[in-house]
Amino acid sequence: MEVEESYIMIKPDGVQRGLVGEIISRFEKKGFKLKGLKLFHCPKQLAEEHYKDLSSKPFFPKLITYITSGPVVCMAWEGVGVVASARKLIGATNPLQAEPGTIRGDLAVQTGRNVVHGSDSPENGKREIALWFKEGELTEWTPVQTPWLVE
Ligand code: DAT
Ligand code: MG
Repeated sequence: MEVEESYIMIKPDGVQRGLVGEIISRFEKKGFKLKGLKLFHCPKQLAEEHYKDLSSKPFFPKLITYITSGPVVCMAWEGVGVVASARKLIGATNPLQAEPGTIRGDLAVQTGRNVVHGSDSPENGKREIALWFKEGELTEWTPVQTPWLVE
């Protein structure tokens, strides 16, 4: 498997409910590498661009209102297979169908308040990180734990 990047975002409900540390720690403990992190109140235009594939859905206006309703935590995570693995850690879109042990399965009850976003493909991981982070906001570094995580 390839080293990939995933854009993970704690949505406004996750921030307002005090779940930031809990959610970040799940990706940290798994062993992925954090490359970018910021608290950010996103403008409508950015939310619309991020979710442009869903623009024809009836729930789109509500989705944009929700995502722009308060600050979000933007993160760039790197690792081998991080995109699919992060989606598993996050769980199904509808939190009532998400398995216990997943973020949505443990921490949320409604699709419209599902606390976290994760990129659905390596291509979208790159696209979304480029969309949400400016030049200079990402950091290249080598965690000391790397040799204890990968052979
Ligand atoms: P995911 O966030 O699991 O990748 P998605 O990309 O299909 O799911 O949709 C993006 C977000 O849009 C999702 O997290 C919540 C919202 N959404 C999706 N389907 C919805 C629906 N049927 N009703 C209300 N909101 C929905
Ligand atoms: Mg999606």
